[in-house]
Amino acid sequence: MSAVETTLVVIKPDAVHRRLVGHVIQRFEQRGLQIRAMKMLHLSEADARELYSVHEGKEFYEPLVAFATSGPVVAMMLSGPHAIDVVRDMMGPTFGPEAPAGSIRGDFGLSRRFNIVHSSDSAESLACEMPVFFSESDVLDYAMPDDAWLAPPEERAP
Ligand code: FUP
Repeated sequence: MSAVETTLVVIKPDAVHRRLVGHVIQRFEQRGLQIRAMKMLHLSEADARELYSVHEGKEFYEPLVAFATSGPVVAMMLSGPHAIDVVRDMMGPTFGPEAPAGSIRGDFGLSRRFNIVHSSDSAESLACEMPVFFSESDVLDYAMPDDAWLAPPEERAP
């Protein structure tokens, strides 16, 4: 049986300014993940500091906060079997030059900081990060007509 999870994805200001939003969303949709919530917003400095609080004090923290607040982002909640790990795998490793071709970071960028996309790396980080963008009531519950063709019923059990 497959664990259906929901995860947070944030398309970063570099991708928004490079008109890559549609390409990134398309990858997740094509894989079979379901968009449960989505919004465009400009992160406040306080929210960016909160989102990256595990990195506070590191030498890249201040430039990272400046980048994250430099323009709009697109935040989404995505659901699917093992969504947290599946999305991390689709994004690829943190730094563009190290990300393999075929991953989002490997196909769209070469930077260490401007790396297109963020997603929660565990259920624990999701619990901290989701409230920066969404409340539980923002996450919509709706049926997808193609579910029957994405996986057999026993793999789609919650
Ligand atoms: P990831 O979970 O892959 O986004 O990576 P991290 O949580 O380790 O890092 C968060 C962000 O900090 C990355 F998106 C890029 C940035 N970063 C740097 O700019 N320099 C570093 O040495 C490490 C991370």
